[in-house]
Amino acid sequence: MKKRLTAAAVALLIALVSAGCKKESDQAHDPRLLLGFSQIGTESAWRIGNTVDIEEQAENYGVSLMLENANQKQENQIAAIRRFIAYKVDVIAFSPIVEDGWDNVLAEAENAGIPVVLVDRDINTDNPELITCKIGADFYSEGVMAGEYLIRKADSLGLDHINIVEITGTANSTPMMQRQAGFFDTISGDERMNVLESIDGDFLKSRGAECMRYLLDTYGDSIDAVFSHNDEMTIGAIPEIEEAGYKPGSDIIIISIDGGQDAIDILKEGRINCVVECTPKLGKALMETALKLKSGETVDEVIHPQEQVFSDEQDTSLIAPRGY
Ligand code: GZL
Repeated sequence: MKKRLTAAAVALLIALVSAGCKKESDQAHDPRLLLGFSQIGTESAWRIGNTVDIEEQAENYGVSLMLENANQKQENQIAAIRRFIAYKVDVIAFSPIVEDGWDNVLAEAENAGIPVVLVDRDINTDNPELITCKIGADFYSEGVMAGEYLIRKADSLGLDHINIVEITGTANSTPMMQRQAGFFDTISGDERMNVLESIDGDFLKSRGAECMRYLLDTYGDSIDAVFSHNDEMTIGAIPEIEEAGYKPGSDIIIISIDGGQDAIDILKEGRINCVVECTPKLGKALMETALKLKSGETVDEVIHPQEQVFSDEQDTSLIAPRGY
């Protein structure tokens, strides 16, 4: 027999439904904050993970997000920032593809009274007042951690020399310059270490493969270790190493940076020796910082996430799913 809803139950049901809808409509028409974000592109699993995290955190915090993808072009980022200014967003955030060339457009944002937050990468400017907050990794320490691992590896293998090739990220980008500086500063005191060549892989998988093929053709058997500035280039390089008849992870030591799932899976197979984490999950810090700026609160000038090293020195089966 069908149960009939009493009139009171129907009234309660309508009240609950309309309250729910009202709350959503409030959120839709009255966002706590309008945030303009210019993203570099989709060049790596790291970058895609960063974008997904920012979108998810904007949802979580009720922030209205205007996210524009620059497809790896600085001019597209500059144009996006100008659109955000014209749209009178509350806060502008962006991940600068390279460090130089931002002062003019950021002065326009300053003149419009819109605070700017850097996410992930940094800029080179004579006017640090243009930036309110920087949220991103300490890339120099990532390079140091990579160098420290290689020294420990040389010790454990009893090697008296290590010939290194370096595949770098995008020239003039903060992660490329600081990862290289941290790595070189760390190994420079160790006379076993010899860098044969550094070559620009632009953080791209395809360039990582091309660079590795050139390095193998040029230095062949004398390569003992590869230091790659991101997982994408490492994943491109590994098939070239195998194609040339070497075992990555044993004939050639492989050190990478980012810590995405694909690289961690290869680490677990023993074909990468070390992956330094660079978390893309910067969205929570960005939303909290932007909301503080909107409400006139002071914010930290620099926010660095905690990061770790994954390597063949540990039980890699215990590494939890990475989420990017
Ligand atoms: C690092 C980020 C780098 C990643 C690459 O914070 O800027 O850019 O290491 C990405 O994977 O392309």
